[in-house]
Amino acid sequence: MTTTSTQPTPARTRTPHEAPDALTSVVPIIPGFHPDPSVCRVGDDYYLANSSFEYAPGVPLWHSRDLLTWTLVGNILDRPDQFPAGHAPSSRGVFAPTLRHHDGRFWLITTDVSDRPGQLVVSAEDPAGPWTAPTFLGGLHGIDPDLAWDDDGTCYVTYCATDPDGVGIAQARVDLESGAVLETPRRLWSGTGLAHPEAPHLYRRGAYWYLLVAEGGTERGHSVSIARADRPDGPYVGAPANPVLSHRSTTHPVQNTGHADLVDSADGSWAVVYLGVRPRGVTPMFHVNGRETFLAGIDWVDYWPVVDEDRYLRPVPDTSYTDTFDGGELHPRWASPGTGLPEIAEAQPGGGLRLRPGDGPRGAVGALTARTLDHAWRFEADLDLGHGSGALLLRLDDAHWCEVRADAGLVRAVVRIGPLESHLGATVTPTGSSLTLRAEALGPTTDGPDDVRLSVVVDGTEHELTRFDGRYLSTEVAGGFTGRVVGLRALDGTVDVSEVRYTQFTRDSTE
Ligand code: 6LW
Repeated sequence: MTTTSTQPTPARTRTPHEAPDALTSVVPIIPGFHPDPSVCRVGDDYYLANSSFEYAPGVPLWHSRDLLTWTLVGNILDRPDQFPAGHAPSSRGVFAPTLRHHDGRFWLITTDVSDRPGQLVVSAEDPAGPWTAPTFLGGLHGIDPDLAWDDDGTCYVTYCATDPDGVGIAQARVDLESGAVLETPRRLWSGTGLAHPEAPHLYRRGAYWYLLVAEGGTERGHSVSIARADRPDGPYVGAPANPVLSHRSTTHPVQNTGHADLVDSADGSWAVVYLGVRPRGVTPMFHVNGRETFLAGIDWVDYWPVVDEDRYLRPVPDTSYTDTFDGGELHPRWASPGTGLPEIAEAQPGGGLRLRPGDGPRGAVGALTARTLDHAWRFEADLDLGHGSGALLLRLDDAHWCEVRADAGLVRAVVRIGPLESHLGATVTPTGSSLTLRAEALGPTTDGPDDVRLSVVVDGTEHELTRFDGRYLSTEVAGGFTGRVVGLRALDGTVDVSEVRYTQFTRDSTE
């Protein structure tokens, strides 16, 4: 057996430009690539949805009773008529949704920016589904649609217009049942003048209608601003303290804060969910887990919202899991960027999973993947390669990924960064072995956000294949709106997976 040896991890020292570690200060309520949160309340129950871009099933749906602890209920767009798997390129597909409960039904509106005929609306009585086939609202050209109803039941769609009149927040009354847009869209308030006014949400509180927007772009300048009016259609006047939330030009460990949604509680208090990232490494700093969902408190002062970021601080929750694929159904954490999961991954009646190869219509990889959730983690899978070959994949997008490929007695690491693809390390394994493939994100040994390490365990002995600077699988390098996912795919034949383990490493763990 030939192998590259495992290197000991040097101790980590913070570089001068690196922000304080976020592990015990501000942590997301929904970690990992879960951006553009939209939240609503029904009685004592809160529900939250995220954008999901090229991944199918799309739009993760979460439930909570306390706003801090969230359980993944399912994915709202889980059928091909709602979102066809593999049709969207990286960071296209399903953009920001709005989730609302009105008149006994849950409503979700979003934009599939990959050639769908308008704003996509689905509804359900039970948030766990089934959700209806989509209705498409034509003629509203833009993204980030919001739903709001006035007292007489008139429904308003407020959205970020991207039509020839230029970018800005627009609004029209609609008939959700028929998909009819009932008037020519009007322009509302479009922020304080920062770039990219977007992500509008409309609320009624007391005598005022409030229009919340994001502006400044979804990068370091990201901000949240608000305006109010006497009527849903304006005219809107901005808050004197805008932006009401932003971490721009600060050393706060959570950056890019924006794209927010407000929610009230049964006791009359208010909170805000928003997206943020946790960049690390030297300037310009790199985030790898995508845009995550955070929570803050809201106080109302002079009929304007004031964000209280200290209301919900807490320790890092345990995110580790083991999946043995029992029960014949896949956990909703799994999604594929290419071919739909039903064609490539089958949970076996007695437990375990069978994988088959299959790339999506545009060539995107068909793989069973889940979002990475932490700064440091290990993901490993026990594979039986008796009838095929397979890979463990860590992916940011089509052009930024790495994987451990295991076939015919050879295990090797392949890394793709932009147009460059390299084979970085290999180990010969006894034919027919049961193997454990492993990927890890560990403390950085260079100036990047972390190190990515790929290895294989054969007969209880670990063989490192490669370890490299994780910035090459970061959004600052790859661009786009998503974050890392990790998972498995078959390359040839069938591959049986008995168990998958995701282990969160904390500062106390051996990184
Ligand atoms: C989304 C826009 C944004 O539609 O990024 O951060 C876009 N905000 O509102 C994609 O998530």
